[in-house]
Amino acid sequence: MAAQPTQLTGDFDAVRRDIEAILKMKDYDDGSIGPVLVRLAWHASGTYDAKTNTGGSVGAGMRYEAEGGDPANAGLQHARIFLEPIKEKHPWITYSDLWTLGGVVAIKAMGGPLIPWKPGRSDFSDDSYIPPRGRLPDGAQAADHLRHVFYRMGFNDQEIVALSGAHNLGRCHPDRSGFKGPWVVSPIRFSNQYYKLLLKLNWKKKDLPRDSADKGASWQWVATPPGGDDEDEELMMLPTDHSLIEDPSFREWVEKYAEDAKLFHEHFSAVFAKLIELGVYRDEDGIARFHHLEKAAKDA
Ligand code: ZEM
Repeated sequence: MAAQPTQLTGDFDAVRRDIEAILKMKDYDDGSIGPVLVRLAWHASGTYDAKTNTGGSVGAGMRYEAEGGDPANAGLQHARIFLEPIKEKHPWITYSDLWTLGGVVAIKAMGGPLIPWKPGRSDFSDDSYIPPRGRLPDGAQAADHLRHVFYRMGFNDQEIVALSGAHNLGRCHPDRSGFKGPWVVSPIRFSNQYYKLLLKLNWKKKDLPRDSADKGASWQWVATPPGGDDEDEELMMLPTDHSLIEDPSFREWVEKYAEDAKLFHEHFSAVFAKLIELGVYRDEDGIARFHHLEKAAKDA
């Protein structure tokens, strides 16, 4: 399989500036496409399986139906379409580099930490190495499921809690996941509110409509925002989010991050950098080709 080669000498700063320039979008969700770009970078990477060395942020498999059409990736076509003009303007950048860089630029622009990012990811030229569906986490589940999924990628409990802090951003869409609403009051501002609200608000279980249940989202946790009333939009937590305060080992980190925003920003930067490197093995020239996937396929 011939791969679309990547390039290491392009003007990545120009790409960063062009991504930054398209983030604000008045009529989209809360006024920014930043959160859905972060989710694209995450879903591009979170298919990694350390044991078989498959999946991860190389390849940009979501361009193919096998991965792009996975119900777990519902809604991410918007993120890919938003980035298309950037790809057209800078055709030398690979989709896999562009999608991971999009997340990094969005996090910074929304007030988050600077995240180390390296180019070099090649794109697949067909769908032979698309990982199987079912590797991304299911929000309807609990702590043991989070451990199963994130340990498979090579993360520990602290890293699971830090990564979950990305739910400071964006919202759930009934037509995408079946869940509904934002986690925090300012969903386009990166902060540690998510942890504070998890600990502070009076969360109650709420049943979701039939359409949502058909997507596997039968209920979620909800609460009135601090100082708010019934007029304000309800805040939400997925069952997996709430499991972070039910499980003692996770809860310890929720408490630390709620108290110490600086520690959260530092840990988030490190863990997001690790996330977008999953499955990326660069040769001496700095280019991540697919030898490891070819080998994994032969070994299987
Ligand atoms: Zn999410 N996530 N995620 N996540 N996520 C959603 C939205 C966003 C889980 C999950 O099921 C969902 C991580 C981890 C986990 C973001 C970033 C990151 C939604 C709503 C669901 C259901 C989708 C919709 O309806 O549009 C689960 C179970 C996770 C396990 C811990 C990690 C890790 C992330 C990045 C580091 C972001 C930014 C969003 C908001 C997207 C948007 O469109 O606003």
